[in-house]
Amino acid sequence: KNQKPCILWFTGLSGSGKSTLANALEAKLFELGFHTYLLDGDNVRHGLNVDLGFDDNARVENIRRVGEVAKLFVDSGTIIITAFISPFISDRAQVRSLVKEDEFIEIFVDTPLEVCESRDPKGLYKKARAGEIKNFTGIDSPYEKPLKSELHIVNDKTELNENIDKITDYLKTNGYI
Ligand code: GGZ
Repeated sequence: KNQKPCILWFTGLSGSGKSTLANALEAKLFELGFHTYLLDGDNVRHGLNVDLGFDDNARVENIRRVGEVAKLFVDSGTIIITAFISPFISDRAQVRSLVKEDEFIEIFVDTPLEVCESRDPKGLYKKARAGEIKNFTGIDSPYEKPLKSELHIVNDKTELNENIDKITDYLKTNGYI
């Protein structure tokens, strides 16, 4: 099926719902017959980026490598979906600059810290508050919200399906799928 390759770059706090959205989006695009791939902490931080931790420099390098890999996927004709906190505006801008202007679609998953912290599926916020994890995003490491993103998802009470429809509608309207 005809598709215009691009990077669908999710950004947001831990527990914001990036991975859930990214996985549901990938399933939806697959169902529609498009060719996609998903990069996230699960398949990148355990392999390619196993040498990186969570201080600022490591995050910069994490995002730099993910950006370069995403670019390769665009070259291959794939719709590449990424789900990383990617807390720094400058790193996201750097990835954007690797591809053509309309090939980078930033999707801000704007879930308030309080909501992420109350979900705390892995108990990481609790550990960060207790000082057992250092440099935790939103607690003692910054998250720089996008000033302008192609898509802004408010993910605290909206249904998952509504959000997926919003993204696929954007892709249809703009000729990606
Ligand atoms: C933030 C951390 C940290 C620290 C471990 N800060 O909710 P999760 O568990 O599954 O997703 C988080 C993931 C973040 O990795 P990223 O590669 O997306 O981060 S970045 O883009 O900033 O490089 C969280 C877990 O790793 N995790 N320690 N200190 N998240």
